[in-house]
Amino acid sequence: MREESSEALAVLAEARSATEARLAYRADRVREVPGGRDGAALAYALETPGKRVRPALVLASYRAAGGGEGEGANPGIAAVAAAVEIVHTYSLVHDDLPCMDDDAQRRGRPTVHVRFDVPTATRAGFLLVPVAIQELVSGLGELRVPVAARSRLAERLLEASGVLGMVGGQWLDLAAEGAELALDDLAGIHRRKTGALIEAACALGGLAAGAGEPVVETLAQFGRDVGIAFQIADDVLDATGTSEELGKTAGRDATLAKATYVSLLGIDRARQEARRYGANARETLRAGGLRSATLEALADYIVERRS
Ligand code: GRG
Repeated sequence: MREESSEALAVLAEARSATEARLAYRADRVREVPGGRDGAALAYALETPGKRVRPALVLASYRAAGGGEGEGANPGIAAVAAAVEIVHTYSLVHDDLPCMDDDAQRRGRPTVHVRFDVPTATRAGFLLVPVAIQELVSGLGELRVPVAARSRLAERLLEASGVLGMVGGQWLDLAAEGAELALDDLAGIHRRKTGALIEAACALGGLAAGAGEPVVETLAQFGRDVGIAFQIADDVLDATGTSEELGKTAGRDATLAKATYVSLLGIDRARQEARRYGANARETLRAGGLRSATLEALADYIVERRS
């Protein structure tokens, strides 16, 4: 198993450094406007360190689709990656609220509502959405993406974030607490709650590179499988990892009586399912004629990761 290959670690490190420069810039802006306690909470959320898997997928998909060739590193793609990460960050801030998963720790730090308070964290989550859009618009300008294509990128990100994607998935996830689910229903929730944004990260990389529909759809299909694999791995880690390793409270799914791949299949079969989705994702790339050692390494990392 190519767990944590140097290829995956290298693109994650590159994505971390490029994205965090953009996040730091946005954190400085929100400290000015809205400033005060809301600005401090927004900056806290933006600057809390994460694995930056979604930015790495944007970057690797951009390159797999031929982006950045012969032009050196275009900082615009880091902004597109940061936009996706900011949407993800908002979802974490809200996911941790008492009315949702009610968690006190995230990314090794107190959650935003614990560090500040619930109303401030609620506002900060919502306020991150326009920050993400501003970042996307900046990136598309820097990349000189043709104007007609910009709306396709925005549409893809917003659809993935909305009721047919992340928000809808979270809705179903909350409604299902304590209920018994069939595996297909659970896969549907995972696909929307977690998978949709990961799929969009891959599609956005392709669209930003100016790729045609077949390449963008190959990347999106890769992202769909990787997205489910990511959430299954998250289910397994929640049941097997420690809070210290995860940077968040371990065992939360069992406490909340959530149906997960682990509760339905057990740990070993859940791991096998994650590997099956990871293998499908790699196969999709090859079948679509996209050779990307980096994307393949990221698929492996996502399945085998330890945090
Ligand atoms: C209004 C119903 C409603 C929802 C708002 C809260 C929300 C939107 C959606 C929840 C989406 C969510 C938190 C899905 C879980 C995804 C997941 C496995 C997150 C962990 O991602 P990592 O491991 O975290 O990449 P880091 O910290 O490394 O970025």
